[in-house]
Amino acid sequence: SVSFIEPNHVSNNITNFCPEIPPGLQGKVLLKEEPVPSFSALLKEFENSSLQLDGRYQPKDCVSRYQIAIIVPYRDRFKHLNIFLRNIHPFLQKQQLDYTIFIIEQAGNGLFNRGMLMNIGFVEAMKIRFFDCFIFHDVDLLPEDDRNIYNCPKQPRHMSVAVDVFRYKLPYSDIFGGISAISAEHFQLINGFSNMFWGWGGEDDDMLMRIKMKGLHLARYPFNIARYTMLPHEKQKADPFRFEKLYLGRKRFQTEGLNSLEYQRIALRRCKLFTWIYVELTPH
Ligand code: NGS
Repeated sequence: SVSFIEPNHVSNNITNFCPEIPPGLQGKVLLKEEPVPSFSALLKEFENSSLQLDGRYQPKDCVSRYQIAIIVPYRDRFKHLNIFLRNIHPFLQKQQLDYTIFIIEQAGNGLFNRGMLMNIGFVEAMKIRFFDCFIFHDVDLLPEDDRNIYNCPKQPRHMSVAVDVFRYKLPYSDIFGGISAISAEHFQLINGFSNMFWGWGGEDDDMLMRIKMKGLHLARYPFNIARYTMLPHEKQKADPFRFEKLYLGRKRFQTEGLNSLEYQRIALRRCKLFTWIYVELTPH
């Protein structure tokens, strides 16, 4: 079971909060995709950065209003991970955010369970310290515009609105996949993600259903700002039972999700570029 920590930053005396809109944003960012650096070369690139051990950054000249956890569900995409880290750290630092990157890696060769890895990211991050909000981020998506601010959303926010491979359009209006941001409070309210989606597809649609069932709204930044490049990869095998699970999800989401999560943490390591959490999933 999960016990939730309360916010710890009572901020009465802080006068130098970072501005809501960070200064010096330029719009389009130059993505570094090729050549893919080795991990040691990547570390060297960040040698002089002000990253703290565990993939955390805090702006130097002001105090961030929020603490943000970036949760990346992961397995077997080393090349993508390198490119992601290389681009996302400078991007987030420019936005003056206090953020920590968590890589949640699923052990073994069983079907991937994205929703469960997100729930684990929430629970494990909160064990370390309180985070105001969570950004669930696929490893293959790179933000193209620095005005796409990764701050805390008042309502759950779908971030990956305009993706290059979809010709910068939404594949369907209610899509919630790719990247989403939500406050810790709302994530608990909707009981997190479902743990039942094994293989590709559906867990994000189920999440949006939870959001709506609790009377929350879906927010998005404009199309010209929430732009992303998707790194190429093979299509994964879809879960043939995903529509059935989606249908039944409405009836069971209050008892199935964050509050029924079961897993085993095999390793936790604080690296310079991220906090790595390696887990074995328990089938539901
Ligand atoms: C839907 C999936 C979502 C997925 C979206 C976009 O069909 O999980 O496609 O996928 N829903 C179901 O399968 C029920 S994408 O083209 O980005 O790979 O996020």
